[in-house]
Parts: sequence; structure tokens; C-alpha cells
Amino acid sequence: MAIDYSLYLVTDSTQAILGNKDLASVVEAAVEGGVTVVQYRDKESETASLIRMGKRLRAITKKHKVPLLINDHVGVAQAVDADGVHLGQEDMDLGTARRILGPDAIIGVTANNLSEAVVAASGGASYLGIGTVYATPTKENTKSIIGPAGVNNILHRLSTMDMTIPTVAIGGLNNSNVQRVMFQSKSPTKGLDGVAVVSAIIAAQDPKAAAFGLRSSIRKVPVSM
Ligand code: TZP
Ligand code: MG
Repeated sequence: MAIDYSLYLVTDSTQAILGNKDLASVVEAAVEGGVTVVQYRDKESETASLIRMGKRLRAITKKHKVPLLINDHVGVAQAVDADGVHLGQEDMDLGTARRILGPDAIIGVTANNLSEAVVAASGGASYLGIGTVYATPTKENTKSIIGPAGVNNILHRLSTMDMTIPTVAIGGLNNSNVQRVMFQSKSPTKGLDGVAVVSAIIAAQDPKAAAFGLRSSIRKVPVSM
């Protein structure tokens, strides 16, 4: 089944971004606003609580027919019957995760540069999360900030190698820059399939409206760019 990666929501449970809101309610509003994939990313909670929230997010995403992925934790993904996982370069290796979760699981991998992208794509990743595009307080200590040009360079090189894999960009993306990042590639380079955001939706006062706004920007190919 083809996945719509266009507006990919990554969650955050910290006070700085989520505030005192209930994560599951925020995710449901975001999905109602047009989010097409949800990744449950929670760097603070213990396994039992990851599973508890993961199950709530599974119920919401199932109701709205949106894929649910779990950041880092293959075991949690299995426990909550998620559609897959997202793995960074320091997480479980792709081949091991694929053996555990099976051929139908969605397994995404973070790529910061071309060689990480090529290794993941040829190793059977389902999609790539490319970034960090812009510096962001949401994730400090990111390896390097590659900017829209860095994203485009990876996309261009993948295209020239005939490697077709869905891609989303991540890092500091919001309504004022998504179009610039999303629509910069010129044919025949295959452009991004979507953008991944945390704070632009999770920290928004109205997550549903924020998601709706982003979705509209992503759908619209700007006339002059
Ligand atoms: N990986 C690279 S940047 C980032 C992750 C998880 C956080 C992006 O957060 P935001 O708030 O969309 O800039
Ligand atoms: Mg990770």
C-alpha cells in the first residue's frame, strides 16, 4: 500500500513543546487537520508508559486510517501493533529491525548525508528522513545542519543513481519555509514526498489549524520559485 508521507507529524512530550496538553488529544486534532503519518517520539518515558500512550495513539490513528510509527523502539512498535519504526543512525540496525518486524513493516531511517541515505535505501528502508534542514531547539546536538541545498543535493544524487525511495525533510520546518524546501527540486530530480514537523504542530495553539495550514502549503506548487 502506498503511504502518503506529505505531512508527517513527529511527537514531542516535553513541557517546552507540548506544555500541559494531552498528547493524544493534540495528535487527534492534528490528524483531523490533515496529518498523514504519525511518529510517536518520546525520549523521556519508560517502556510501560510508552506502551500506554502508544496504544492510545494506535487507536486514534487506526480510526483515521493514518500510519503510526514508533521512534527507536522496535519492541514498543510490536506491543502496540504500530505500522513500523523510525530509526536514527545510533539505533537498532535496519536489517535487524526488518527481520524482527517483517517485510510489510514501514521502517524509516534518518539520513544526514548522501552515504547514510544510500546505505539505508539499499538496505531496504521504506523511506528516509533527511535532515537536519534548519537548526531547531526541538533537537539539540543534531550532527549537522544541511539546509535546503543539502537536502536537494541528496535528492539529486539519489535520482542520478536511480534510487527511488520516499523522502521527507525534517528540522525547523514551518509554514513559512515548507514550500521553499518542498518545491526546490527541478525535474528530473525526484522531489521530497513530504515534510516532517514537531513544534510547528505540537506547540501550536491550534494543532488542527496548524496541520491544515501546512497541508495546504504542501499541496500548492508555488507559481514563481
Ligand atoms: N530530527 C532532526 S531535527 C528533529 C528531529 C527529530 C526535530 C525537528 O523538530 P522541529 O520542531 O520540527 O524543528
Ligand atoms: Mg533514534
